[in-house]
Amino acid sequence: MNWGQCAQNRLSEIAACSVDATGVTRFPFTPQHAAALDVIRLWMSQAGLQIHMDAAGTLVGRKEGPKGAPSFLIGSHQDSVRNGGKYDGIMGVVLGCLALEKLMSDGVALPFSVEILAFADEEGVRFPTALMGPRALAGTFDPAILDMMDKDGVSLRTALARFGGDPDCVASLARDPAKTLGYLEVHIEQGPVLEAKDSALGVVTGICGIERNTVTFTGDTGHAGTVPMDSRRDALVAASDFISAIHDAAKQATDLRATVGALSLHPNVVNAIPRAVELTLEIRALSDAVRDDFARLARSLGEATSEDRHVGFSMQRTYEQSAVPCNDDLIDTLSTAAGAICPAAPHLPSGATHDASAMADLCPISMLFVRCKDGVSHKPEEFATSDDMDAAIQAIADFLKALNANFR
Ligand code: HGY
Ligand code: MN
Ligand code: MN
Repeated sequence: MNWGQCAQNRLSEIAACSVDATGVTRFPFTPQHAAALDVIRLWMSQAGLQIHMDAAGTLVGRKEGPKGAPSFLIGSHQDSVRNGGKYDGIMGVVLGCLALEKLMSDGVALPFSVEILAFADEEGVRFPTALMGPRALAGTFDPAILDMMDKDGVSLRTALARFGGDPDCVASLARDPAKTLGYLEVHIEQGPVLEAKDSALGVVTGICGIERNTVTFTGDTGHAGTVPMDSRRDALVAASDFISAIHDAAKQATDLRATVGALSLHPNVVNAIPRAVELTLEIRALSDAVRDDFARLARSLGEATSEDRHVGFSMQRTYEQSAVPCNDDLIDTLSTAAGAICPAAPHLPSGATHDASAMADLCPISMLFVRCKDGVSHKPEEFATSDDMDAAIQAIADFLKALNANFR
């Protein structure tokens, strides 16, 4: 069986569960999500798993181990960004199912149970929150997020209930850490390191922390043709000063990324001076202390700009995830498994965040990266080869065989 080719075929199949054909657009609790779960149910049943969808909309496929044995969890997210690629997230579900199928066909019985988890929402694109599924399992779910709305004014609570989840039971999904061996997420690297090292696989050492802020500049509008240039309080000119200053400061920082990814201006018409600009400032760093320092610097840059341009400034943190290390024992076991197939497999940090970031509050976590072409992701050109995915499936199977039921 060419497991890698099977993975490629399945990823092409599920990529069709998308709003349109420009890459993949599959948001949580939508018809595209429902169609994707129907396809994943088929794969889970082919791997001999017991299947159910939990109250948070996570599709769970379970391979029962010996009575009373703990569980090892493998998962990633089914959702995508807008016009994203067909590997980000869903590849971790596909490869997990195929690794279990491979173990089954090799007649291997593991000394613990294994679950494959297809989480509903990791990207946080439809709702201003993310990771409800893994946070529910980790017992860190905040019910307040259920009242958050998407751009059409639909609350997460309503969307989840309409989808067949149960908002009132999400909090009761918390797993017992004593019965959870650990978690593995297999994901495309979404960066250039593995390609540069000519390595199909990489073992992740830790996942960066992330915060998102809403920044607002408020000036004054007026007639574009009559208000003299030296008496304007143009919010967009202030915002552009701020964005350039942030970019230049981030280039000087260590292991840090700062991005202004979304911006809206008012009144947003061709012949009126912009009165207000609202933008998002996302900051990521492997060290939470470095990220906090940069957030303070960003605020001071905003205050300086507002003085300079005679406009108002505000900065409000709307989302935060701490940096999390992967578990050393799992790193060792995964390195041995991956290294046997791919001797060049390096250890590397993850600049992207993942469901594993939240699972770290439940159990030891591990991540296996798969090389992706040109390191690109979050766009239709995202690509991983069948051979690299075949290597990953072999590594997952060997990793599970090497784990013993009481490694913790
Ligand atoms: O933004 C991220 O790092 C992830 O792809 N959601
Ligand atoms: Mn992503
Ligand atoms: Mn992802």
